[in-house]
Amino acid sequence: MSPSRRHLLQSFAALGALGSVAPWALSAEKIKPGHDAALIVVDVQNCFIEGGTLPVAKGAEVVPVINRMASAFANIVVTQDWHTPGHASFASAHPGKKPFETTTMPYGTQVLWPDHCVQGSADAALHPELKLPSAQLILRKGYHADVDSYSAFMEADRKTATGLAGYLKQRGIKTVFVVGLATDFCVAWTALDARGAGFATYVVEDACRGIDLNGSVAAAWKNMTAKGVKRIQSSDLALA
Ligand code: VGL
Ligand code: ZN
Repeated sequence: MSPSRRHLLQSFAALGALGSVAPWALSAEKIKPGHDAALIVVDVQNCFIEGGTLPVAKGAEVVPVINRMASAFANIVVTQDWHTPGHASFASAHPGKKPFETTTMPYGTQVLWPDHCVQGSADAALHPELKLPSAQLILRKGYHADVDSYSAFMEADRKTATGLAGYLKQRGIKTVFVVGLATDFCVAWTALDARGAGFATYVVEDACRGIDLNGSVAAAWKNMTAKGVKRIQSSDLALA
């Protein structure tokens, strides 16, 4: 055996002895989003960040991660939760109900939220540190007064399309990477609908934060994984 080959084998043996080295760390293969991939940045709005009306714990931490990812994508779509005043998803619209309780709507069970992301308010604006100058589409959702829309593809009645699947398909997009807020609601529903619409779908975990009502983050990951959504970290991507 050549000395160099022996050295290589010894190095691998040493890595193996560490035990904690994940198999993928040995292969430098990173995921490189192609021209047929889009980054979908979900609801990185003031309302979902500390100081907003429905703050997600550590929500601000996703901003630098998403900003760093952006240069790797030829296609970027940004979404905004965009509710009417008095929207049906607000607890305040249901006498006797408090935020985070549920009610039954014609389309099923609805979690009731504090008033949030009201159309045109500063609370509904994108977070000021989000820097996505190359984003091509800002898609608003949840604007029908009687229907919520966690998903960027389909409203909660599961009938009304937002048009996003058609937009992406007409632009030749085959793969989507979903990031933003909140992991267990708008990110998960968007990723599940993307998969259902036939897109290869990744969720980048460290570019998301969850609300976590009664274990909803774990349930969301379980559901997404079962449906073929791939769970990755931003370090799995080839970033400049
Ligand atoms: C969201 C709750 C209510 C979200 C939106 O963006 O995940 N969650 N509205
Ligand atoms: Zn909402």
